[in-house]
Amino acid sequence: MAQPSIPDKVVLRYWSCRGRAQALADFLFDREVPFVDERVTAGSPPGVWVRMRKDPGRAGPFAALPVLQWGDDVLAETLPIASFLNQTLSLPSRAAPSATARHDMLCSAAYLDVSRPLADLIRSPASHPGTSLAKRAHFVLPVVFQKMRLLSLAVGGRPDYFGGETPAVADFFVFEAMEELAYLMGPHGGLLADALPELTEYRERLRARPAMARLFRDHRHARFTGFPDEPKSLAELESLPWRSLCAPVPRWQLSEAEAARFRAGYWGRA
Ligand SMILES: N[C@@H](CCC(=O)N[C@@H](CS)C(=O)NCC(=O)O)C(=O)O
Repeated sequence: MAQPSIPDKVVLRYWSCRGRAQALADFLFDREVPFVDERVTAGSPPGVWVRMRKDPGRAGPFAALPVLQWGDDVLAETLPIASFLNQTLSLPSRAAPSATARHDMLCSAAYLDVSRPLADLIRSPASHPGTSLAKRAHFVLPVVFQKMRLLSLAVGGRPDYFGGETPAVADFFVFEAMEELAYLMGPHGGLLADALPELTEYRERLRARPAMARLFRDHRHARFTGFPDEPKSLAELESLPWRSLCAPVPRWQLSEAEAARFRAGYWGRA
């Protein structure tokens, strides 16, 4: 693969939390791409975002973050940014369109079906006032765990990463989904080792990569969302029966043979 050319100016702009952008930032750190990890703090100093959102050169065409400035290009929307980084920095220039799609499939499942529902759950006291967070969690979490089990069949249990020897952007979307689950589970996070053993090992392997270990040691954001009452939501989630929420519901249980078909199917050989 030809060395990709990286422009002098690369900026990933997002809010001061992991939110939608952390997988993108992790990938850039892991690849040691020189970039500015620019974080905007809502309301401080006052008016910064109010001004920035009127500038498509900084806030993108839809006045929302994340935005990736790649030289003179201003790219917006988390999933297309992920796809762009994969095509620019990971894939060989003549990769089959299906190779691009298979990468984007993983990002989409981890981001839209795990990370977004988890963020929405944390924010639900604001978005659904009057409904119980625990009740929503009982609805959301079994579906999330089921998707994680299928993600595990797609990428877990291999000696390498989805991207091969070097993780691709999609690896960091799955990784961040695991980080978020562990964050929401708090003191119950140890249950992940039984619920998702292959992804637990994969998470540990990714965390131990030198750039990731440095990032965790120095300045990876702990906050998941920008919701001011996130700590309150986390405290409420602590009393959930996590052991039963992690367990597969009977109708989703897969036999060894069925699991093997999912494993092969991800790679287009089902
Ligand atoms: N569809 C976009 C959504 C981006 C988005 O809504 N970002 C929020 C923060 S998580 C934002 O910047 N909102 C602008 C605002 O609050 O004014 C994506 O997936 O990246």
